[in-house]
Amino acid sequence: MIREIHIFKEGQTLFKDIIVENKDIDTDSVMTLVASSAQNLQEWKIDSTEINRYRFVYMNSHNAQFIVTMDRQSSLQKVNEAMMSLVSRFMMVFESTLESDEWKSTDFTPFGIGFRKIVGTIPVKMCLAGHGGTGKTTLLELATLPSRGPAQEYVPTFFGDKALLKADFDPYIFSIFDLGGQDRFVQEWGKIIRSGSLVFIVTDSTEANLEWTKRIAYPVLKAELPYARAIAIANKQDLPGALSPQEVAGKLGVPAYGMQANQLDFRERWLELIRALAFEELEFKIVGEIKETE
Ligand SMILES: Nc1nc2c(ncn2[C@@H]2O[C@H](COP(=O)(O)OP(=O)(O)O)[C@@H](O)[C@H]2O)c(=O)[nH]1
Ligand SMILES: [Mg+2]
Repeated sequence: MIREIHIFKEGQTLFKDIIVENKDIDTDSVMTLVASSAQNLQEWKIDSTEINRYRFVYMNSHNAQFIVTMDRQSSLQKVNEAMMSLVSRFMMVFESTLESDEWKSTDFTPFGIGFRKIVGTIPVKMCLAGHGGTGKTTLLELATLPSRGPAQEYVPTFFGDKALLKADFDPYIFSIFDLGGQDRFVQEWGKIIRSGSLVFIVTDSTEANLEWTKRIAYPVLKAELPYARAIAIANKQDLPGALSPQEVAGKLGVPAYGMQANQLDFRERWLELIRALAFEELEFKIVGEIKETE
C-alpha cells in the first residue's frame, strides 16, 4: 500500500501528498536523508530503503527526487512499476518546467489527481485469517454484496476465496483473501498472503478457537507478515457464551471488534472496520509485535 509521495528539487518540496501518515517516525528527517541518496542515483534508476514497517522507494529524474512511502510488507515490484508510471506522467507535463528556472514558481498540485489514480491501480492486499467455520467466507460475501457500488469481483479458489473491493475507499482498492482455515492448508498461507498489508484475524469468539488461532495461525502470520497491521474480528457475538470483544482482545493480544457476519445490518460496520484499518483510524497491532497473553 502506497502511503505518501514527496517530490524535491534543490532541497525544496515541489509536491507532496499524504494519504496515510507515517507514525512513530520523523518523516522530515527521513525525507532529507532519502532525498540525498536519491540525488546520487542515475536517471531512471529506482532504489529503496526500509525503516521499521515502512519502505521508501526513490528515484531521481531531471534533478528532482521522487520518494514514495509504502508499507514495508507490500509488493516492491508493483510499487516500482507505479514509480515508473508516476514519474513518466509527471515528466509528460512538467519536463520543460524542470529544465528551466520556471519550476521555482510552478504550482504542481494538479499532479495529485494523477498520483492518486496510480495509487488506485495497486490493490491493497488484505487477508482474512482464521480457522474453518469462523465466518471468513461470510465476511467476504458481506463486503462484496452485488448491490454495493461498481464491479466487485468474487473468485472462488482452491485454498480459499478472493474478491476485489472497490467502493468507498478512495484512492485505495482492496483485494481480499479468505485463507482457508483447514489445518493442512495453514502452511500454504505464506504463498497466498505474501505482500499482504492488512490482516483480519477472524474468530468465532470461543476459547477453543482462540487457542487454535494462537497455536496454529500466529506462527505462520508472524513468520510471513511481521510488518502487516492486524485487528481481530470477534465474530458470532449472537451465539450464547460468545466471549466479548474485550475478552478476545485480551486473549489474542490484538484489538478485537465485535461482529455478526451473517447479519446484513453489520455490513456498514464491517466496511468501516476495513476502511479504518487501512487509514489507521482505529486501534490495531503490528503482527510481529503481537504478544500472547493468557
Ligand atoms: N450465528 C452466527 N453464525 C455465523 C456468523 N457468521 C457466520 N456464521 C455462519 O458460520 C458458518 C461458517 O461460516 P463461513 O463463512 O463459511 O466460515 P469460513 O470457513 O471461515 O469461511 C456459516 O454457516 C455461516 O452462516 C455469525 O456472526 N453468527
Ligand atoms: Mg470459507
